[in-house]
Amino acid sequence: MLFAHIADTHLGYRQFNLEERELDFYRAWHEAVELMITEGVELVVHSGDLFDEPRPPIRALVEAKKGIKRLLEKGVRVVMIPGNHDMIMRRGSMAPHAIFDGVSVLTMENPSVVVDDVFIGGVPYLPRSYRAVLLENMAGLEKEAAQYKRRLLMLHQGVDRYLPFGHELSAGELPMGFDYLALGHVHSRIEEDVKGTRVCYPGSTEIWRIEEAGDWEREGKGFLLVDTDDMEPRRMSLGGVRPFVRTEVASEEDVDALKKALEGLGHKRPVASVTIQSEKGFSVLYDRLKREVSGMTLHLAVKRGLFKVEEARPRTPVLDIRELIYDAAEGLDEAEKAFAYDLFRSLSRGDGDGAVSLAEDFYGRWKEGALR
Ligand SMILES: [Mn+2]
Repeated sequence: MLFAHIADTHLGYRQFNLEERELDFYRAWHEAVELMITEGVELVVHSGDLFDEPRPPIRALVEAKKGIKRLLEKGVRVVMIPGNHDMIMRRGSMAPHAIFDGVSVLTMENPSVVVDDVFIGGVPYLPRSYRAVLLENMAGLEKEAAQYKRRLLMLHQGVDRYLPFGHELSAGELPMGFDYLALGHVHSRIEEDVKGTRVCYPGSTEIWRIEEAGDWEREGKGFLLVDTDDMEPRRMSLGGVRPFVRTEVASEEDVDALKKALEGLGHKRPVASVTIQSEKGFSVLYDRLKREVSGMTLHLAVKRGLFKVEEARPRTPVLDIRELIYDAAEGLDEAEKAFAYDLFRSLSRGDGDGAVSLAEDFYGRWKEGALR
């Protein structure tokens, strides 16, 4: 059976608060869906972050529905798990995926489905403080999968090997009782063979953060096409991703060269991020960028580079918030430290709901004595 593995479509995301960027994410989704249909897939697994937020704009719901309808009409089975962006960590809350008829949404209550003879397990995103639950659920699914010949596991988590900061799992904890781990969360494209188990992130379908432009330049954006016979992932790349240009300018010639490069990009106005690496010429270069380059782009971000300072100043070490919190919580156990850190992270994002849920859940588990 041929299936498509996609993730991190982030429908509804409006980068730079531009409608064009919101539309770009919808366009990528529809291009992916059409490509899946052309390739004749029988199954689509979406490994989380279908939407950019748990309460997506109506437009995002409509666009998601259109794509899903296209797939279902062609007889394609659709299986999804919620990611960290499209779910709320609160008991009884539902991910927006629940409104689509005909889609199998894997949840803690319904963690698996069998399509043909393929077992598909899935765990919705769980923060680090729920690691014990995550590991327990993965182990349960691994047991259940053992009697099947073809076994898939869908997760929306970071693995240390691919996400050194902010991961929930280490590579050694990945369950090897599956043929294919259909992962989401990491936005770059990763396909690995770990002792016969395929470990794959299809990456995001658009450039969600400027930092992702490098991976897009090297690897493109898209999804994976996999035959269950050999579980070999094949990259499908999207043609319509809006170009991102990141560059530095230090002279007027550099600005001229940038203009030439932008002209050569073709139909779609790019997003550009330009760092000015000249202290003396800063204002001249800045004016030229704003006057001559800005109009050639959809969005132009101009940054001031770090100029060499005459006097060498001693470097202060970079603050590692996680380390600071863990140090401050010395003497507490791992789950408690992780809770403190997760709480800090959701509060610093302004996610009050998330913080309340974390606290409620933590208290619940503490009361049940399930923490250690
Ligand atoms: Mn994501």
